[in-house]
This record gives sequence, C-alpha cells and structure tokens, in this order.
Amino acid sequence: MQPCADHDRAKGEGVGVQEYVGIKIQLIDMPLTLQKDFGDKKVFLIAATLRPETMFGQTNCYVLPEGEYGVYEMKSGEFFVMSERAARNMAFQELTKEDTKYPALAKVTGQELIGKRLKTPLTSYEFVYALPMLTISMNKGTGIVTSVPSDSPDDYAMLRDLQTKKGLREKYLVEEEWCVPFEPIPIIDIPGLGNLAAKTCVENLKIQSHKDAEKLKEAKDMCYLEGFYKGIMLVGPAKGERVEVAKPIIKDYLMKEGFAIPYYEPEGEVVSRSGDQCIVALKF
Ligand code: ANZ
Repeated sequence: MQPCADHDRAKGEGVGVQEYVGIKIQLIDMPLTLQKDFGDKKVFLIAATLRPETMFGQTNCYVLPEGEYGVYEMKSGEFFVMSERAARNMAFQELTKEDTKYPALAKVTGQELIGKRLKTPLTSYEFVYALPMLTISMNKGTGIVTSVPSDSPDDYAMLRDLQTKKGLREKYLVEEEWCVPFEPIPIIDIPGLGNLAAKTCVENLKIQSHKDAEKLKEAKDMCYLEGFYKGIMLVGPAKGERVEVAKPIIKDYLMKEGFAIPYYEPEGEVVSRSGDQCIVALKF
C-alpha cells in the first residue's frame, strides 16, 4: 500500500478525509445464514453517521435490500457487518483483527437482514428493526444507515412510505409491526421547525415519497443548517445545549461507553495513477 499524494492521483485531486462515527448496532436475531457460525457471538451492524447527537431518536436501521455485506472480525473480538469497502478502510485504521487484512468470514444481503431485531444505543425504543432503504449508496460509509426520522428527511420519508404503503412493504417482506409502531421521537427543538423538524420540512415541501430526491435534498439542507446553529437538545447529557455544542459531547460519550468507533474514508472517490482505489490509513 503506497501513500497517494494529491499529484499522484488519477482521480480525486483535492479530495479530503471524512470522519464518521460508526454506531454499533447489535443483532438480537441472527439471519439464517449466520446462525451456525455467529449464533453465540457479538455481531453488530455498523452505521456510519455524521449526526451522533441524534442517536436518541433512532427508530430503525436501514440496509440496501440488494446490498452485499460482509462479516468481519475486529481487534476487539467483536464481529462487524458492513460493506467490503468500509472493511478495507478499517483494516488500515487498526480496527480489524489483523492490520491491513479484511477477510469476510461470511456474506449476507440486506434483504436477509430485514426484519431482524436490533439493539442500538441511546434510543428510547428497547429494540428496533432493520428495514429497507432504496437510496443507500454502497460506496459511502458502511452501506448501513441508522434512522432518525425526527431530524433526517430521508429517514422520515422512507419510514412514512413503509408505514403507509402496503405494496412497498410486501415487495421487501416488511411486516407492519416492524415500522408502524415506531413513531419519530422529539429530540431537538429548532425555532420555526419545531421538535420534529424532518416531518415539518417534508410536509411543508409536500414531499410525496422517498424517491423525491430533489425536494428531499432541499429539506435536508434546511434541517441540517437550521438544526446545527439553532437547534436545542431536548434529551440526554447535553440537554438544553445547542446542537453545535452537544455534538462533540455525545460523540465522546458514545466512544467512551464502547457504543461507537471513529471511522474515516475519502470524502469522494480517489484513484491512484496505478488504478487502485485509495483508502484512509492511520499513520503515526
Ligand atoms: C443519522 C442521521 C440523523 C443522519 C440525522 C442524518 C441526519 P451526507 O451529508 O449526505 O453525507 N448515510 C450514511 N451513509 C449513507 C449511505 N451509504 N447512503 C445513504 N445515506 C447514508 O449525510 C450523511 C448522513 O447520510 C449520515 O448521517 C447518514 O444518516 C446517511 F438527523 O445518520 B445520518
């Protein structure tokens, strides 16, 4: 593995590093294909988030039905489920069992994970379900997205579609009880947008479905910007603080408690002159 300076890149000049918080979401029910080898092991779906302060509002976790995920053994002795691309980055961040190596011990599709019960940190739901999201990119984060419909318009639109559209549920074998009872939780108050900002924005912009990409982008920009500077936390150890202040506090809390890991990847695609896909490696 060679370092790839800016001028050595065939693609991705000027692309920097994105830092995510990888939330450890434990599988309570094991998919059939993993039962034999991992039935008695600690197996986590790893969701990459930029919004650790919103983890109090998780109602479910999204996977891409046709996405292919691997199971990887980590230094901690735990097993992580994520995209191969994320495992490759983590292998160079001293996270996998053996540095620079990332053999997948098993493979599982998103569809096989749907309907499995999950235990995820900070939310008030005792457990949540893995549900389908059709707009997940396998080339970003871990390919697994934790869902906060109170503050993420994408998550709200997808959850609402699953709750209300029987045909959509049937297509991805989703039961009503996995999504209907999981209402968004108020966790941040944003002046002008209220305590369920994503719902407010989706309704104000008359967004009809999770496929309404253009309007969802507008809603997302509004929620993020207003939320970051003006949002006030309603719950948790940083209750009463602005989101901007709460974010690092909650992030540190999640890491310290062992609920999350730091994860880095290139902000966009970087290809070296030799044609290799570049990763982010820890260097001391
Ligand atoms: C929880 C959360 C709560 C999020 C919230 C957002 C708002 P941008 O700015 O687009 O990079 N995400 C992560 N990986 C993804 C993937 N592979 N495909 C689609 N979405 C993905 O946003 C980063 C956010 O996009 C992440 O933060 C994650 O959702 C989602 F109120 O986590 B977030």
